[in-house]
Amino acid sequence: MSNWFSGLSPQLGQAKQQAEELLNRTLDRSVRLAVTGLSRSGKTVFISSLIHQLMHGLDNTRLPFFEIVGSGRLRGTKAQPQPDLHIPSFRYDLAMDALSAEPPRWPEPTSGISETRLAIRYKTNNPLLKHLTSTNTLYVDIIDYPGEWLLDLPLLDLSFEEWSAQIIEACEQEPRLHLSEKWRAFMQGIEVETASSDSELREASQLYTDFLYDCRKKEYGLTLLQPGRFTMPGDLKGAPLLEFCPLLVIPDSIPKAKDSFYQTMKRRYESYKEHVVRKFYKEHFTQFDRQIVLADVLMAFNTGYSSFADMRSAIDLVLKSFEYGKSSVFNRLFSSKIDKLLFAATKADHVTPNQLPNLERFLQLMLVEANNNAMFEGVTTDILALASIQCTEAMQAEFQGQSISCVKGISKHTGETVALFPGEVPVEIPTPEDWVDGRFQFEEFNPPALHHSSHVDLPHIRMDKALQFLLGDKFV
Ligand SMILES: Nc1nc2c(ncn2[C@@H]2O[C@H](COP(=O)(O)OP(=O)(O)O)[C@@H](O)[C@H]2O)c(=O)[nH]1
Ligand SMILES: [Mg+2]
Repeated sequence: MSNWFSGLSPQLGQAKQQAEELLNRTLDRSVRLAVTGLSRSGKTVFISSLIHQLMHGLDNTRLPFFEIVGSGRLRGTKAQPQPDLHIPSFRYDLAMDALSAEPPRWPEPTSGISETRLAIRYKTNNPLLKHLTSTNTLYVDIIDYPGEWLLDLPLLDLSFEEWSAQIIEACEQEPRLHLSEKWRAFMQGIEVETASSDSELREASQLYTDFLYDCRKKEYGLTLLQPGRFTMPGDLKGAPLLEFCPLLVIPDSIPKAKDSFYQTMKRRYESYKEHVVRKFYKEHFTQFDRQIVLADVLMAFNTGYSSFADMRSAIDLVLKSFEYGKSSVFNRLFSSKIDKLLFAATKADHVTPNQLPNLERFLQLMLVEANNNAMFEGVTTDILALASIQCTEAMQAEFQGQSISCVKGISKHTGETVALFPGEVPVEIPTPEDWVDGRFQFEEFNPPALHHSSHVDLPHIRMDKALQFLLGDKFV
């Protein structure tokens, strides 16, 4: 059929293309694929790699498990204008500039939502459609948003007083205890019953925000940071909607004065819930068809037990948005269209290949623990250990007369090539004692040099399996 059409005049060719576009739209061949994960979990790199793999899909030998590529049905992928003009664009161009620089760099971090659209043309294998059209197009909208925003879902169910009580309790434990010292000292000097100046309100919220940023520093590695927009503001950076903080002490009798510190903070909290949290779920989250949640499990091991435990609680909260049981917060407030959900442990190139099954088992263990036996009703889920960009090579080395498995790559800290034994991924949830001997040392690496002559060459681990799970069934 395609040969027959290729001999047509440009006008007729165009008419055919228009007819195909109409057909595609009629058949509803578009999918909104959401990518989330806490900060630094690898969202930007994952999306960049995914786009790159698809754009170079025709001569890509690295996607055997992505069926349309493996079976030769892919016809080509193009970037398209995104459908939602009010959402910032995902900057694939900037990511690729960084990755193909000399020496290669990782893309810059981002703090908000972004979107991009791909048009994937492929040969149909549907016996009915084969006669109507030679190639079909699947439009894939990829949406990148911070996992921190999902940490806010429980707020919708919490009063200002309840939320404050939770935060104060968390601040009783180290390292939050000493990190929150400045903010707490300031709050102790405040009369919450009386009216406050703008500068006092601003200072309180600024000190609380500074505290959250300190928690996030590498040496503490805390991830359960509420409200989520305080460290991941997106386009709300500097907006008054983010100028509030919890209370240190809830007074026995609630101050009624409207302009009191108490009532002002409470009002702002409620307004954040309504105009930020609820709005995000209504406008964005409920529109997603497919979702991948990325987690950097290995980095959580590096910092110590408190950071590890914190990440488990954060993942637990993130999952609340995907629990579709009848009694879940989410289900009572919104309805979701997500029918496939993939949990991925990223940066799997930090460990030796024989550890990949352990990494997957470990992620599964974290999810089951967090979730009390999954309540993802009507949603197909899977778990995968992947590396969006493989930065290391596996190799064998001799150590004290024994052969051990190592990974070799360019260390992010020294810029030198290192070969190291990264350690084993535990098959059980570790206890605090497991950190005593510095057992977990998963090194960070720089991206490999991309060879300009063969731009198709972006090594990865299991990106094809991720693509197959997330999109494979859409290519009919
Ligand atoms: N070795 C390795 N490191 C990665 C990979 N993906 C991300 N990283 C590292 O993780 C950092 C954060 O990734 P990024 O995609 O910016 O995270 P985001 O904040 O979730 O968007 C990067 O700067 C890299 O250092 C990967 O596939 N392999
Ligand atoms: Mg990012």
